[in-house]
Amino acid sequence: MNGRQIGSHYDSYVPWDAVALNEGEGEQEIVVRADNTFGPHSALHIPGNDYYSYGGITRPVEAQWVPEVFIDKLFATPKRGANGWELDVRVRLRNLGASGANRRVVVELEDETARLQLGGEVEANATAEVAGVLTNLDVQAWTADNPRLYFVRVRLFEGENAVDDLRERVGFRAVEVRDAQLWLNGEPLRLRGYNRHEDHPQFGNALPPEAMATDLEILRDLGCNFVRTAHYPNDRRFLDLCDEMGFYVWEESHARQTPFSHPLFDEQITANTQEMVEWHWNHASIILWGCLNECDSTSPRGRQVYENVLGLLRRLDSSRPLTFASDKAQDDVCLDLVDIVSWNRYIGWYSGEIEEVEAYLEELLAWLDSPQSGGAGKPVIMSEFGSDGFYGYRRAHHVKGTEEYQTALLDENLRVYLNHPRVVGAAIWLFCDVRVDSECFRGRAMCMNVKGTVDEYRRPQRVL
Ligand code: ADA
Repeated sequence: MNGRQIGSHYDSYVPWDAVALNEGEGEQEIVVRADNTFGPHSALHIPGNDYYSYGGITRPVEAQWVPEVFIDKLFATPKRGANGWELDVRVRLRNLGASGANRRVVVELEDETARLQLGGEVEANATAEVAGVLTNLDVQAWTADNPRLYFVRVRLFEGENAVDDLRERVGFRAVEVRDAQLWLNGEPLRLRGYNRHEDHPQFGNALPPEAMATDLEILRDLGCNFVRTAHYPNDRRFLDLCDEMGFYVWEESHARQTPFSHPLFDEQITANTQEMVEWHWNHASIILWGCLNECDSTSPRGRQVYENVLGLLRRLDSSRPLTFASDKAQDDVCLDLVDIVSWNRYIGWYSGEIEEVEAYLEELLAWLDSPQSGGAGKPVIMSEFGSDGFYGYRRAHHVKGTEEYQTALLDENLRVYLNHPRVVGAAIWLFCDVRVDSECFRGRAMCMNVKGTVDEYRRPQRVL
């Protein structure tokens, strides 16, 4: 700002803010610089990964003028109380000033007479939280079939003057795991959908909302209710669309087969996970938190990292179940740490035959329900399965890479996974073909991951 650095942030997928005291009247210049280089400064964006780390400013930038003491965040958590829906509200206030301040806060739910008056002291140059509960709310529950959202408005008063406000949208829904099932608002829930990268040949990963909505309309036309944000927190506008259009979202912090050896890994994955939860808290569509896709969940060091990240998620948000997508099968030593066990299995692609999908699932489930797995009695999500399918590659002999082979493989996987009583969710890998890092796997033809069932231009393939 005006040539003076007022903030910096690592990782391109999570929101962040830089706050500065106003420097008087007249024009102020704020410059944002983005750097997508790999190097010793980066433990999460790493070369050779199976997605592309785009440069540039790929998320919205906004400037806000706030008073010295302002509303930093609202955490609104719906709960099913004895007398109907309740809303836990926690308001974080931030004081930039050099002296403490006492402030009054009013929280209101739109369409409702429900309001809450809170207040408290905020120390100089610090934050403080005030909390309360809105009770006996006569509201409609949020589900994918009825994605009813409500605005919650927080106002901050100095005396009788409202000096700051914040409006967020919430959906009244409660997610829980019990009896080896996933429940939403007391009803069994089954998830069917896709893994989706933020990627587009015209926009990189800076998709405009219209392009995001197009992707969700394709998913809805396919009868999907579920999206996994592989493998990083997504653009809040995409999550807004999922809230509005009615999709269940598994959002995960930024990691894919990421080594834990980098000296900055613990610091960067902790910040990324905390920022994901705090900035995306109020999205009704997010029903699951995930992390550490196909990382080391088999060694003592690896278990320590899974304990740290899943422990952080648990401490930050006890209202959402936790999981991670594993490709370690019976070698996993971290399944006791999650509520839902999620497996990435490419039977018929990287190993085995299409016809072995069902037998392999039964073998895994038998192990899972044995005492040594740590996951006995837990519900399962088949979080990744799929096959390359090059758009337009059509052959009578159905070799791998043809649209025909992709069709046969997905047909069998979906026949098994969508009908098995222990499998509460299935996510096809991958929604659309995406660009990958040029050093990836070396075998990624065209530097693309082509397991999409639409190509990168969203042209449907035979399997659809
Ligand atoms: C893994 C990984 C995905 C992708 C997929 C594939 O399961 O989680 O990011 O790389 O394999 O296409 O091989």
